[in-house]
This record gives sequence, structure tokens and C-alpha cells, in this order.
Amino acid sequence: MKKFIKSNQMIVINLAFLLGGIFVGWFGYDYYWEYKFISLERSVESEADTNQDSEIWGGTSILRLIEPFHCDASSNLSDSHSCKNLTDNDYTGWKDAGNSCLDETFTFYFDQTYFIEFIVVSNFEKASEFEDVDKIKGFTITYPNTETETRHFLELDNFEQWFDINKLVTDMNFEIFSNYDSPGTDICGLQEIRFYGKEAVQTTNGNS
Ligand SMILES: [Ca+2]
Ligand SMILES: [Ca+2]
Repeated sequence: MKKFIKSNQMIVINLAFLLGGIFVGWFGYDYYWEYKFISLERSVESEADTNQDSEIWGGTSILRLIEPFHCDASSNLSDSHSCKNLTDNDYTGWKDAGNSCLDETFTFYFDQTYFIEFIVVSNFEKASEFEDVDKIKGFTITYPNTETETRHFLELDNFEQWFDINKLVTDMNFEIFSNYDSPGTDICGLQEIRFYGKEAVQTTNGNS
């Protein structure tokens, strides 16, 4: 072995440098990415802190599904088609008493004030039910405690449709002003409205 090293001294030295280089390079690369990852984590953390400070409402609470405790509808086809079906997370839905949805309203009441970020509205998901009813097209939402009104339109499909709200809400009133009219029926329906938001906790915003 000694004889081999001696006679191939240059090759052995070069080989040693080469292996050493690969070793240093490998660990250096690892260390570099670990460093990048930790820096990234820190910057995300500090950004989250900044966001929390700048949010006046809902700064400490978590975005979640908010369920209204009560609703009223201007009409419903029967007790088994009431507006309660709009928030039961099931295929059941609300159906009106035969006005093709025009001028129909429903109001949802919450147990306290929430910061509602967005709502998700679904027509009947089951194709047979979807085909059977008139569908909502244009609707306004009013917020009785603020007298604000927003205007929205549903697409004619049975996928979930999202609408930004970003308002403090204690109750919400929906009024339908246009529809997608299916031939052969005057009954209009909707499967679900889900509300996502946070508890409206006013943070001290660093002023305490
Ligand atoms: Ca439902
Ligand atoms: Ca119709």
C-alpha cells in the first residue's frame, strides 16, 4: 500500500483534493439551503406579526365557518324547503312558493357580530334538482346595521361560487332581482349559502 501511494503520489494527492472538494461542496450546499429556509421562516413570521398588528378587527381569531342561528325567507314551498336548508351543509335546499325567485328575500341572523370575509353559494348540486328549478341570477345583500348594499351575480352552474364580503355583520339580507328562468316551472331554488369569517374581536392594535 505504502509502495502504491509513493509511486502514485500525485494521483493520490489530486484524488484527496477532489474528494475533499466534493465533501465541502455538498455540506456547503446543504448549509446554504438550511440557512435560506430559516431566513424564509423568519421573514414569514415577522410578516404575520405585522399583519396581526395592522388588523383592527378579528386580529386574533381564526377564519372559520360561521353558522347563523336563524333565518327568515319571504316565501317557501313547504316546511321541508325552508331557508334553514341553506345552511345545513346538505343537498337539501330552499325553494320559493312559485315566484321564480323574483323579489324573494332571505335574512340570516348571527348570535353576535362577525367579520364575514366571504360567502360560498351553491345551486342544487344534483343534476335532476338543478334542472327542475329556476335559478337565482342577480341579488343584492344589505347589512341592516350599516345600510350598506352590495350587488352580486351567480353563474348558471352547480359549482360553489365565492363572493367577497369583508364586512362586520350581525345579520344579512339577500334580495333577488333577476333569475335564470327554466321552462316548465315557476319554482326557484338554491342549495346552500356558507359564511366564512372571524369573531369580531377588536384588538388593542398596540395602543394599550
Ligand atoms: Ca342545503
Ligand atoms: Ca320558470
